[in-house]
Amino acid sequence: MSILQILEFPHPNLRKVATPVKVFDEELSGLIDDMLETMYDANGIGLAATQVDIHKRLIVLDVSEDRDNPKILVNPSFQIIKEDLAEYDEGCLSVPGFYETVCRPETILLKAQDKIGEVFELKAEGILSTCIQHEIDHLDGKLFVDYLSALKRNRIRNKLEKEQRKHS
Ligand code: GNR
Ligand code: NI
Repeated sequence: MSILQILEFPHPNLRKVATPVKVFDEELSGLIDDMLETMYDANGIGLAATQVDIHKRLIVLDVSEDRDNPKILVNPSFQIIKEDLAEYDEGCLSVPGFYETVCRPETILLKAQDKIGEVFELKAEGILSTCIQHEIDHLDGKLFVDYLSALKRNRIRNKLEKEQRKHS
């Protein structure tokens, strides 16, 4: 297993749209293990393949308190089943150090495949719903900062670019 490098905003590859997973093989399970290790190492509750520069429709997440309940979502999609919006203070491993309130549909019905390609559905609300929507946005090249004002987004971008220059 290995810890993968996480791309940071405004890296252009975070804007790529991921393509569906078609083969459920050893290579996929190896990538899933690496993504889980990377997510736990970074103390994140979710990680999309896009964030580690792999442009496949694959997400790992774990919103459990004890961090012992990993979920794998391959080729995920969702329907909104309750239009009500819920507010969450969102953060992102690709936007380190910034937290902002984002509104998203409260309750969704997720449809995805597991690591062997079996289709499953899951009704999600609360932080699980928020996290799934945040991760699927990554697969479509979208970030939570896109929901903020241009002023806030540009401030975040400038601060992160400054940080990145220091460390490169
Ligand atoms: O670790 C994470 N925490 C988080 C908190 C609120 C809303 C979404 C998230 S996802 C984030 C990990 C991450 O960047 N996933 O893409
Ligand atoms: Ni994120």
